[in-house]
Amino acid sequence: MEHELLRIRDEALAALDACHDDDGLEALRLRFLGRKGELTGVLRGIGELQPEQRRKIGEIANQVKTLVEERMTALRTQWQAEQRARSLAAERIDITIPGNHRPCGSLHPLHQVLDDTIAIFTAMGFEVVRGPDIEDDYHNFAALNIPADHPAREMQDTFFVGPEVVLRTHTSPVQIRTMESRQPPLQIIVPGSVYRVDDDVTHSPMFMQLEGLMVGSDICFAHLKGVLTSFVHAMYGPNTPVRLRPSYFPFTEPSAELDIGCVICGGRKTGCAVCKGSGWMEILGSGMVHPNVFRAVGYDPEKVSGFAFGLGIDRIAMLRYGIDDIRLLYESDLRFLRQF
Ligand code: FA5
Repeated sequence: MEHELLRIRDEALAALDACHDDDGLEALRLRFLGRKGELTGVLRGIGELQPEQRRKIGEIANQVKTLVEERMTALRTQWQAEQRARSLAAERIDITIPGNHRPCGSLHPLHQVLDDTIAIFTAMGFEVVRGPDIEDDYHNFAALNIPADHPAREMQDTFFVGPEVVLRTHTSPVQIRTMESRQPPLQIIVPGSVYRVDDDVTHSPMFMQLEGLMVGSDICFAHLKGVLTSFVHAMYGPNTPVRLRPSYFPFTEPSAELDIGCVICGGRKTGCAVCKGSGWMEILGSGMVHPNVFRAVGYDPEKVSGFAFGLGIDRIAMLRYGIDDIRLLYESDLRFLRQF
């Protein structure tokens, strides 16, 4: 029996040495250690031995069993480690290989300027309000003190969509819509696209404006000047010269255009194509809201006062980035846009 056990041990170890996969290992386990296996077969005969012999053979049988089991476990562990090493090698990532370049989009320069402009005014307490691009004649003109046949209509060449329907020529109609639906005090800005029959290097048929309106009980021209000067200094730097120049808009009285010292020639005047040698550049129209406008929306001009302004976002962007042709802003030429 002892010989039989040692034979089983040697055969099992030799077979395990030659074994290379899990299926083979399982077959060997069944062959030697299984219920009908060789070792189990020998152990079955143990009961017939003398007690002394039984103990000795039992001990050897246990040693053989433990040895074979340990070798099997060692093989499994070794194979798992090898498998793991193989998959790590196969899945190896070379982090030194340069990555694929994915082009990244950015905000259009007009939107960068628009966002900055909105941030400056909202920091002063203005609320953003929007209105429709397609307007009726009443909100775009009549309620703004521009009756039919008024010569001021020619200041803004209009795209007509229908007899009384236009593409808004400015953001001022949103002043009317807001005052019609709300009571003072009001402190709003209105960003948006506007449309005019206009097309040259500084005029586009579609462009962007930002309207401002502040209405309350004691709003005066000093408030207008203070708000707009703060805006210019925030946008162009605290030393930028500002001047208000008398102007005319049917919906404001008095009216003023606001000029800033030319950011291109720094006010030196000579030979500057952008300010045409004047040293100043106009950036917006403004004024105190006309009493007729207050009457049109049902406000009492004896009790409320206010100022309004409208600035061209395109103009602000051209001045900020030194763009000399407004059409570049609308042609979607990536070579141009990638510069921002
Ligand atoms: C107006 O549109 C008035 N609604 C502004 C206003 C509002 C005045 C409230 C008083 C009170 P104006 O037509 O000047 O005004 O246009 C304002 C700005 O829009 C101009 O200063 C200019 O920067 C810009 N702008 C006008 N036409 C064009 C155009 N075709 N292309 C690009 N920008 C333009």
